[in-house]
Amino acid sequence: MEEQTGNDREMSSEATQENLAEEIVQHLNNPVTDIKPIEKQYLGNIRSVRKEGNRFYFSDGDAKVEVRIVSDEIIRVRLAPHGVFLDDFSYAVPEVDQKVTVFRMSEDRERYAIATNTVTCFVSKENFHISFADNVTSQVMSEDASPMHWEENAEFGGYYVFATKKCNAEENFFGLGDKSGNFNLRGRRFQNWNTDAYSYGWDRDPLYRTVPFYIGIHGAAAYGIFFDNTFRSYFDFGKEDESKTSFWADGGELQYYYIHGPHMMDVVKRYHSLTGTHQLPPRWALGYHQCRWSYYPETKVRDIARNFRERRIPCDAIYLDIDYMDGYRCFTWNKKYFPDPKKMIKELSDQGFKTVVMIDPGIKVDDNYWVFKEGKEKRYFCRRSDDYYMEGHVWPGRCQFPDFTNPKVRTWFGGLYKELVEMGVAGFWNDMNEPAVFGSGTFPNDVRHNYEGYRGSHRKAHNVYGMQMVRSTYDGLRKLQRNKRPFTITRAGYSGVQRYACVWTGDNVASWEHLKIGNIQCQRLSVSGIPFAGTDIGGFSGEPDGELFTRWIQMGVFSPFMRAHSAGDTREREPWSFGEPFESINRKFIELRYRLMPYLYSVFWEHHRYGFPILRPLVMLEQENISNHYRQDEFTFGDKILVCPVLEQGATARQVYLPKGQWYNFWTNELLQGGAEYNIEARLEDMPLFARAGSVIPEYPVMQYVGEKNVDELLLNVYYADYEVNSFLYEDHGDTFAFEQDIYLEKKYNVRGDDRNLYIEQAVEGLYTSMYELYDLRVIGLPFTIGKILVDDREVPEFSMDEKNCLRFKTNRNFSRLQIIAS
Ligand code: MIG
Repeated sequence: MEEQTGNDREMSSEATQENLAEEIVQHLNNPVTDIKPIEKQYLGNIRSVRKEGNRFYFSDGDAKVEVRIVSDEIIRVRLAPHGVFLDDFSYAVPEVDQKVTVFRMSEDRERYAIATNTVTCFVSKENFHISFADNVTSQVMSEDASPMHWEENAEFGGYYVFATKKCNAEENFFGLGDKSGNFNLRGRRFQNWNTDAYSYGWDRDPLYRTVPFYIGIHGAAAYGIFFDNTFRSYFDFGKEDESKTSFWADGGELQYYYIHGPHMMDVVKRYHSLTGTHQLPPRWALGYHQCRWSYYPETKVRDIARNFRERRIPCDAIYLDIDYMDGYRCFTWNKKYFPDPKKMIKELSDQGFKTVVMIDPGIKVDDNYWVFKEGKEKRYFCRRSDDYYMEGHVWPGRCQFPDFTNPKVRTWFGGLYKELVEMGVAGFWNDMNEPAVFGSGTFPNDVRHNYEGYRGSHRKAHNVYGMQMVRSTYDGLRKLQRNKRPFTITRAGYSGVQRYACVWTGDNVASWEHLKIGNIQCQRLSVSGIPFAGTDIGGFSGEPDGELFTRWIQMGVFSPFMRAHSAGDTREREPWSFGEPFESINRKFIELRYRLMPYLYSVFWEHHRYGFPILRPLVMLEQENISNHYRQDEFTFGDKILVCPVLEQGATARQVYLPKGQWYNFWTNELLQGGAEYNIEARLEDMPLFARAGSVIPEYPVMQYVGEKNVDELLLNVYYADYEVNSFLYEDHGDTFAFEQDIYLEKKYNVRGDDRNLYIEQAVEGLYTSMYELYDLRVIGLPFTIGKILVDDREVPEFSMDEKNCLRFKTNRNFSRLQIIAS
C-alpha cells in the first residue's frame, strides 16, 4: 500500500508536541516505553460477504467490515481487524437503527453495491475501498483513498485505527464542534481530547469538547461523517496531503456513520436524529444571565440584583461560582458568606431572578464530609489500574472523582442536588469536567472506568466523562424537579451532550480577536449538534473596554445562551460598569433580546422538535455559493433574522453579504436585494440586523425578566414580500413538560404578497391557550396605499400608519385568513 500509509502515527505525536504543559505531564505519568513501530495493516481483497438483516459483513479472510443500513440516508461502517467486533455500545447514539427502509445489494465484477432509496454504498472487491454516492445525481460524495487500516498498540492492547478518504479539489469542511480557528476546516489538522484550555487563542487545539463529526461540501452537495470513537481522535482535512482527508484514533473501533445530504441542513438534522436534540429549556434560560467568579457575600449578590432592577436592565439569572461553597465542597454552603441561602434565593426569586450554582466533579478527601464519605463507602470514586484511588488536586485541595460512566454513580450524584433544589436553586453549572486536574491536566491513562459495564481505561472514557457528569445532573434534576424543566450548563462534552445541557465556550479572553473566535465558535457548535451555546460575554480573563463589552453584548443577544462572565481578578463587569453611553446601549440590546423572546423561543422549539440548528452560518443558507464557504462572521438566528456582529474596534460601518431574496434593515426598514454585498452603518449603538422579507416576527413588550408581565396583545411584525414565506410561532407554559402531552401551540403563518394585496394565513396546532386575545399587527414595507383590510372576510374598522410608515391594526388572534387590499 505504498505511500498511502502516510505516517499518521508520527504526525499525531507531532500534533501533541504543539500542545501545552498538561499534555507533557500526562506523558510523564504514562511513560511511553520504547515501543517499536509496528507496521500498519490494511484490509486486503474481499473474500466473502454475508447479509444479516440490515447488516452486511465483508471479510478479507481475517478482518471484517460491517455495513449497516441505519436509514435511507445514514449508513454505518465498522471494522474488526481480526474479525471480532467490539461491543456495540455508544454514549452518543442511544439507538442505531431508525425506520426500516428498503435496500438491496447487487454486484458486478469490481464491486458490491448496497443501495437505499437515496444513497448507494459501494465496496470494491479488489482493494476494499468504500464509497458513497447519490442515487439521483450519481455524484460520489465520500470515497476511500486507501482501505481502512490499523496498527497494534503493544502498550495498551487494541489498535490505532485509521480511515483515509479522498479530498476533492473544491471540497470544504465544517463542523468538529469546539475549535477556535476559521469556520472552514480545510487545510488543517485537529485532535479531540477534552482539555481545560484556559485563555486559549486562535487555533489552539484541542479545547473542551469532542465532536468527531464533520460536514464536507463539494459539487454543491453536502454529506457528513460521524466518527463515533471516544478515544483521542484526529482529523486531517487535506493538510498532510491536499488530496486526502483522514481521521484516526488512539484506540477503540473504527466506526463511522456516513450521513447523506445533499443539503448541509439535512446533514445536521440527520446527525441530530442519531445523537438527539437539545431538550426544550425553561423559557427563563433564554433571558440575560449575569455571572462572575464570584459574587459573594450575599450582600454583593443583593447589590447586583438591585442594580439590575433599579437601572431597568433586564436579567433572569445570577450565578454563584465556587466561592459559595464551604471550602469548595460541592453541595455545601459557606455560611459566613451565605448565612441563609434559602432566604436569599427566595428574595432573588421575588425580584424575578433565578439562582444558578456551580458543581464540580472533584470531591474533597475529607472523612467529615458526607459526600466524600458516601462516595467512599459505596466505592463510587475512580481508581487507578492497581486499585489506588485516583487522586488529584483541584479547588478543594486533594480530591477524588466520581466515576460518572457508572450508571449507579450517576444516580447517586444526581440525587445529591436534592437539598439545593429544595432551597430553590434553579440551574446548575458543571465546570472542570474535562476532567481538569491541577498540575497534571487530567487523569492518567490507567484510571479505570465502568463505562456502562463495558469497562475501559481513561483513554476511552476521558472524552465522555464531562458528558456523563452533566447527564447525572440532568437526570437527577428531572427526578427532583418532577415536571419542571432542568437548566444545566457544562464545559466539557462529547457528541450527544446536547441531550443533557447547554455549553459555554470556556475561559476566553477580553480581546477583539476573541470576539471573532466566539462568533465562529457558536456557529460551529450550532452546526455540530450543540445548538445551545454561548461565550463569556466580555471575555473571561483580561479587561475589555466599554466598546468591546458593548459589541459583545450586541453579539450575545444572538448567542443562544447569553451570559456575561469574568474571572475573579478582573474589574467589575456588569452592563453598567462602563458608564454612559455604554450602559444605555447595553440596555437597548438586552431589551431587544427580551422583545424577541417569542421568536427565540420558537427557534428553540424548531430545534428541539425537528433538529434544525439555531444559528445558521451563511454557508448553510447558500452552500452552492463557494464564497460563502469562506464567509464566517454572519449568520441567521432561526431563518428569519440575519445577524452581522461588529467585530472591529472603532467600526462605524461594516460590509455585509445578504443572501438571496429580500431583506429589511431591522432598524430602518429599508428594503435591500439579497445576493449582494452592502456597506451598512454600524455605529456603536447599532449592530446590522436584517429581517427576511415575508417573515412574521412576534415581539413581546420589554420585560425585566421572562414572565414579568402578562402579554395582552401580541405584536406581530409582518414584513411584506412579493413571494411566499412561512413563519411560525411556538407557545407553551414555558417551564413544564406539558408540551409532551400536546399542551402547546404551533402557529403557522403563510405570507404572500403581490402589487395590490398582502395575504396572511394562519393555521394553529396544539392544545395550549395563548394568554392574549389580540394580535397587534405591524406591517412593514407595503408597496401600496391601503384600501381595506379583511379578516376572515370581515372588514377591519380601524387602522393607522405609525411614525415609521408601517400599517398598524388589531385583530382577534383566531383569524385564519387576512387580506390587505390596495385602494
Ligand atoms: O479553575 O470556578 O471555566 O468559568 O469561573 C477555574 C472558577 C475554574 C473555570 C471556568 C470558569 C469559572 C472558574 N473555573
